[in-house]
Amino acid sequence: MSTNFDGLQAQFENEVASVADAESLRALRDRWLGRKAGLVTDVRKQMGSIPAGDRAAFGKAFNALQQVVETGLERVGQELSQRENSALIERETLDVTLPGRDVTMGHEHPVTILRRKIEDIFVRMGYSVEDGPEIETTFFNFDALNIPEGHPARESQDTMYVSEDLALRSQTSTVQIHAMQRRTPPLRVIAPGRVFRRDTPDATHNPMFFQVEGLNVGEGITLADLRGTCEEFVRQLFGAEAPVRFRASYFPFVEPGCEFDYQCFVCKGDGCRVCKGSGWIEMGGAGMVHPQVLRTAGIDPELFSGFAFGFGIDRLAARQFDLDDIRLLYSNDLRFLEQF
Ligand code: FA5
Repeated sequence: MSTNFDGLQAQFENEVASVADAESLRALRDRWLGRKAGLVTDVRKQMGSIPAGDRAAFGKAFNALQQVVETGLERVGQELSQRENSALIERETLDVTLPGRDVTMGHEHPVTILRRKIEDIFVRMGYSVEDGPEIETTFFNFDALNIPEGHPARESQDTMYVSEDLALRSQTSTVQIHAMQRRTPPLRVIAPGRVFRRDTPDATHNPMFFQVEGLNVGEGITLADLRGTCEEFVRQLFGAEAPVRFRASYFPFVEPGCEFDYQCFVCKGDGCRVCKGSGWIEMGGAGMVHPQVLRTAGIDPELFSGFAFGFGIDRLAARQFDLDDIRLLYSNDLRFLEQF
């Protein structure tokens, strides 16, 4: 018998001991039991050429080798799958006694808090909340608002242009036009949103800030309605009787135009650091919608009149939350923002 069965068995034991994963086990099985070129298969093929007298011994030795190879492969296969199961159990074990992870809660930005409060006040007064684009064409930014060619507001020192006839809106008054084009009188809308100006940042200026526009168009709307609305708004916002003052002013899209102030809630009109000694705090601009603006937006000024107002939310937030510098609002300082 020329086949070295002991040598083959030792060689198999050696190889099977170094199997580390399913892949090498598969390769080892092919190498030993593969149908075409497996080492055990090769030995079986020799059977026919073994002299009849030796055949029984050869067969016995062959069976023993085959048995060793098959059980060896089987054993290592089981070990591997056991090892894999234990690793899986370890990986997926859930310790239900561990304390839960804290969920970090976000904070609403102070401007958002105030904007929502303003929206609530006006919605209770029968206004709906309107939205408009932050990038506007020259028509909505200037022409429709009766701002003539050559007006300083059109200059690139004041307005942030995106292209020759597109610019970031510098006031929410642009939404007046969208609202009048979308709806028919009587209409009452407010439009809170971001506006952009080439203003140098300081304690009361940011190049990006929030305004809220108000527009009320219908039959027989007068300045008295504007005044009553603003007074009621201030009363609801500050929770107490807070007198409002109107001063004549000019905005091309209203006639007459005014600016309105509310009495300083710190000194009650005597003059202090907060109101810079005047007793009043500026809230924004307002006026009766210019007939030309109504006409451009498709509303007949012979039948309808309206008032509009626009005020800065950031400065109101400064008053509401006692801030002495509105730049804090956009400083992204979590120590500041987490207080709200
Ligand atoms: C206007 O923007 C007019 N559109 C208001 C208006 C609406 C008039 C409807 C008539 C009819 P003004 O430029 O004054 O007006 O701005 C209004 C408010 O925005 C100011 O009172 C102020 O509170 C705020 N504001 C203006 N510039 C800044 C700035 N750079 N940073 C923060 N707040 C600002």
